[in-house]
Amino acid sequence: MKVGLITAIREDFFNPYEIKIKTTMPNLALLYLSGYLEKKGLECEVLIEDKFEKLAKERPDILGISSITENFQHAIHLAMRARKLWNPMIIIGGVHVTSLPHVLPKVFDVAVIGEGEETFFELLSLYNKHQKLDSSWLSQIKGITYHEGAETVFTGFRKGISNLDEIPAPDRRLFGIKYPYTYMMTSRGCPYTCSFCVIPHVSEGYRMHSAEYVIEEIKQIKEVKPNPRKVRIFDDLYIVNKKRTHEIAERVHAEGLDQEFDFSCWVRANLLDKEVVQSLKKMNMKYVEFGAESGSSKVFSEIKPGCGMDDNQKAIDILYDNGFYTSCSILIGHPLETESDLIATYEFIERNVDKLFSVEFNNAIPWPGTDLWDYAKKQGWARDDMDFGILRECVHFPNYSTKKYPYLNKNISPERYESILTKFHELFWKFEEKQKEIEAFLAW
Ligand code: B12
Ligand code: SF4
Repeated sequence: MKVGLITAIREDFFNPYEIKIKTTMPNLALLYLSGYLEKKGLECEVLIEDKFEKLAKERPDILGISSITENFQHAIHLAMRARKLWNPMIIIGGVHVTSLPHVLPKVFDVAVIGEGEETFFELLSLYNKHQKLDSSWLSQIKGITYHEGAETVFTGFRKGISNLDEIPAPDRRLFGIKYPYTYMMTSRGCPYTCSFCVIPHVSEGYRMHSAEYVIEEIKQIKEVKPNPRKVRIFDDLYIVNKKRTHEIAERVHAEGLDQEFDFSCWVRANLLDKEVVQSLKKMNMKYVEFGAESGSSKVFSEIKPGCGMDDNQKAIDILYDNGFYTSCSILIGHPLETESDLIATYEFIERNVDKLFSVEFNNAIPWPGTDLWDYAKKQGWARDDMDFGILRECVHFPNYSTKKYPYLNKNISPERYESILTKFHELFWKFEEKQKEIEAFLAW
């Protein structure tokens, strides 16, 4: 059995940002899946490709596509091409289908909902045995959605693998890394429930790899050619467990890995204290990001429970004082926001321009599964079977316009919002310039 795996990122590089993703940050999900199949000893040949044409030549029996909401429309497009060309069994997985488990476009045979390793293994084992996937067998597998006549059947959520260390670390050599950096995941999920975020809806509880596993993975990264020098720890929230944070830092330092790499990670302002900061420094964590979201305490406390505005300022100060490159992400256009809230956010960023390395500006996009999604549905802006391409175009901050994309705020007229947005655009470009300069210096 041949299994082809691909991520639904466009090949025409319409968006210059995408060429960067494809060449610098290949999707680890595919490596986790193939590593797990190998560990389980499943008889199959797995081909991981980022060019659809190459996969099409190989005509794999199973085509597995990984997609998030932003590129779901492209996943449909790839599946339609595969149907026409060689008609494989087409399995879709990733955050998008997990957020909408009851929805499955006809072009896909099966969606894997949530964590994919065990479910994919079970599906492929069945296929290997019977050379097809019949609905009577599919109904036995937890964590999938499939078609039965005109019906769409969801078999229910599967419990996540409790000991994450059972999953082999991704073998990055399969991607042929072209740039001297990579990303890694040392945990899955997040214990918090910020209202705009999909993570609490798509992960099976917070679980983490042991410090030993993390250190072994970093050592494996050392062996990848060309040697990555920078590792982005892309956990949704890296510092949840302070004991593990300290343990990893101690071991990275003791093994000299802090001399080989510099690291980056995502934190949460309320979890950052002196000890954590010292640990991060010890392991050569250079670049630290966190969601500051808003300069208005009213909006902030609604969307980010457990964290206060003063935590944000303290986090920026302590990170700056300790020499970190700090990045904040902010969210604008939330339905709760009034003009003064929006201006408070602008002023908050402006006050901190010198202390911040970068700011990730995010338009309030109604990702399926979140409160914003429910709200956008009620307003008629979103539907489960909508063309998700529209969300894809507006994720890049400067592309956003209230005329073309979902605008969820009723407190500020679209015209007024657009005019305030121009001020945010100025900030955006200011940070782009600043970042370019520092990135060139750091060779990020
Ligand atoms: C690393 C990362 C990136 C990297 C690149 C990732 C890549 N090359 O695909 C960068 C920084 C470039 C990036 C960019 C963006 N990202 Co991003 N990213 C992540 C992050 C932090 C980790 C992804 C990962 O590796 N996870 C680990 C694996 C193991 O989990 P997984 O992907 O869910 O895969 C499992 C299952 O879903 C399933 N599965 C997945 N695919 C498949 C396929 C098959 C066939 C099967 C059977 C199963 C299966 O099995 C896997 C193993 O269990 C996630 C958050 C997260 N925790 O996942 C956000 C996340 C995916 N990104 C997100 C967003 C919004 C973006 C951007 C749009 C941001 C922006 N404003 O531009 C862009 C779009 C880029 C693009 N076109 O893909 C959102 C997606 C929300 C949504 N509903 O779609 C997430 C969830 C973050 C969040 N908190 O909201 N991202
Ligand atoms: S925004 Fe960050 S802290 Fe909040 S739920 Fe999502 S991953 Fe967790």
